[in-house]
Amino acid sequence: MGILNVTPDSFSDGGRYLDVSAAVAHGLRLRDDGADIVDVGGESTRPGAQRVDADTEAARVGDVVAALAADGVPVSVDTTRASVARVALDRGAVLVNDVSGGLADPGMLPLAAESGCRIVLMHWRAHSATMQHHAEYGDVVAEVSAELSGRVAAARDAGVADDRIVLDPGLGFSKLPAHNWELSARLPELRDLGFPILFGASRKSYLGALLAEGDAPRPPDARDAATLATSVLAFDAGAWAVRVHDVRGTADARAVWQATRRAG
Ligand code: PMM
Repeated sequence: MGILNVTPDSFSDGGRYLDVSAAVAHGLRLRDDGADIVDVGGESTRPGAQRVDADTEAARVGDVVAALAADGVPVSVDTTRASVARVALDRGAVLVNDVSGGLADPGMLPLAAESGCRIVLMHWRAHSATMQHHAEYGDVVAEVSAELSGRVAAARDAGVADDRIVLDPGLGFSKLPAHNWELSARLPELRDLGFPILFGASRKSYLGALLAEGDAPRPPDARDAATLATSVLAFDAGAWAVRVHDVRGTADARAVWQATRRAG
């Protein structure tokens, strides 16, 4: 899954693809580089980010989704709002990536049920402005699993079919670096929930912290080699997909991983 943020303020690619034609060109490049899905987002979810209103978010993503879908690109929309998801689905998106797992907007799960789209339910505890106040766990894997199971139950209650559901541990969302590492190390336990797992580590700040020189974290655009390592480990742990900025590198790394597994 290739990342396309149509936002002024995302931590890695913010401001680069605000213009529709630049965003569409980048989405097509992600597809050509090997992305099976292009994930279009119109609201930054980085820690501390302020919210945009629904009309602004829908306006940012609508034309981009439509143009990519018209070109045959499978598009997902990264949103917590049912109204934005509806615009994107109407304009050709096939998947909704809800980082709140249906918690932020009570209309989201009924919309997914009614439209029959696939939906990613990510582990989430609060909106970006306050999410790091909720990064407290005893056993992070057990708690994330239990909370994701709760979201699966809510989706089923709303009428979403099991084969439409994808789960995501939500690295960096109400998580400290140690939580991200433990979730990565114990990813197979999340697979035990019985759903495909999406894994999103790309360029995140815990990688910048790992690779810091002195007090200076490694900047986001110099975290792709580290991201590739996380992606190979995630594939090996059975992840269904990884959500990444560097699609070409990821496709190469996946080819190496697949060839190795086939030979073994
Ligand atoms: N991370 C971000 C945004 N959307 N969606 C899913 N399903 N999983 C993630 O880990 C995730 C996400 C934040 O990263 P970005 O600002 O690079 O998009």
